[in-house]
Amino acid sequence: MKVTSEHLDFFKEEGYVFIAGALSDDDLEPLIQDHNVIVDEIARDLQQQGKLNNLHEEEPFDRRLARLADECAEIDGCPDFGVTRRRGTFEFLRNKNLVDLIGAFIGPEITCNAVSHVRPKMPNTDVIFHQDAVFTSQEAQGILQVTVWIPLVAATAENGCMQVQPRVHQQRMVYWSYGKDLPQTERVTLPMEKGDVLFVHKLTPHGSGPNNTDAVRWSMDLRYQKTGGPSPRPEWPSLVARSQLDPSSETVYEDWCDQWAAALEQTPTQIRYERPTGPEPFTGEMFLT
Ligand SMILES: O=C(O)CCC(=O)C(=O)O
Ligand SMILES: [Fe+2]
Repeated sequence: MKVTSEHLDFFKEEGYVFIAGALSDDDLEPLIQDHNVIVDEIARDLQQQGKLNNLHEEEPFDRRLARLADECAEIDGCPDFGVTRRRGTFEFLRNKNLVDLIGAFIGPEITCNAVSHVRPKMPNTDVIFHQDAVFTSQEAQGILQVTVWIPLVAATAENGCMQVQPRVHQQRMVYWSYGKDLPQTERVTLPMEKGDVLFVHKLTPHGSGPNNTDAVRWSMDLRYQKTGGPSPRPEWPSLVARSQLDPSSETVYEDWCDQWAAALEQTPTQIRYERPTGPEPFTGEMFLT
C-alpha cells in the first residue's frame, strides 16, 4: 500500500488521512506477541504477590488485560514500550511498510520521537479532545511532526475509536489549554480495522469516546519527525527509523534499550513543560514542502 497524491491532498485539506489495509498481520504480529508476553508477566507477578487468583490465560489478546483488571484494581493498562523495551516492538517502530508510508509526510530522514505510546484503552475510559501540538518542549514547538495511529484490534464506535475535527488545522492555531478552548466543530468518527493506519496533523483536534465494551481497544500512537530537529520530549530517547543519507545512523535495538534504561533512571516520569495558557498562532512547519 502506498500513500498517493490523493491521500496527501486529503491530509492537507482535512488534517487527517486514513490508509486502509496498509499493514499486514505479519507486520503487526510481533507487536501483539510482545504485548501478550507483557500482559502475561503482569499477571504472573501479581499472582506471586498474592494479589490475583486467576491468570485468565485462556482469554484472547483483546480481553485478557480487561479480565485481569476486573479482578485486581491495581491493573490500569500496561507499561509503555520504553519501559518494556521488547525487540518486536522496536522493530515495529521501524517496520518497512510503516516507514515507507511515513516518508510521504515528513521526507526520507525519519525519527520516531518519545511522544509515542502503546495504548491499551481500558473499558469505560476515553480521551478528551486535544491537539498533539501541545505535547512539546518549547524548542520543538514548530517542528514538522505527524501522528500515526495504529489499531492492534478493530477500533469501533463502541470501543472508542478515534474521532477528529477536520479542517481545524487550517486555522494554524495551537489551543494550548488541553481541550478547554478548542473550537466546537464537526467531529468525524473513524472506525478502523486491524491493518489500517491513520495519519493526523499535529494541529488537528482529536480524541476518542468511552470504551463501552468489556474488551481492551489496543492501539499504538506514534509521532514521527524529520531527523535532526529538536525533540518534543528530549529527556527520553528518539529513534532514527530510517536514513537515506546515512543508513548507519539508524538506531539499533541494543542502543535503544540502553538509552531508554539510562533516560528512565534519570527521568522516571514525563516532564510537563511550561506552555502558554491561551490559543496562539502556529508559526512552525505545517507540511512537507
Ligand atoms: O488513542 C486514542 O484514543 C487517542 C490517541 C491520541 O490522542 C493520539 O494518538 O494522539
Ligand atoms: Fe493525541
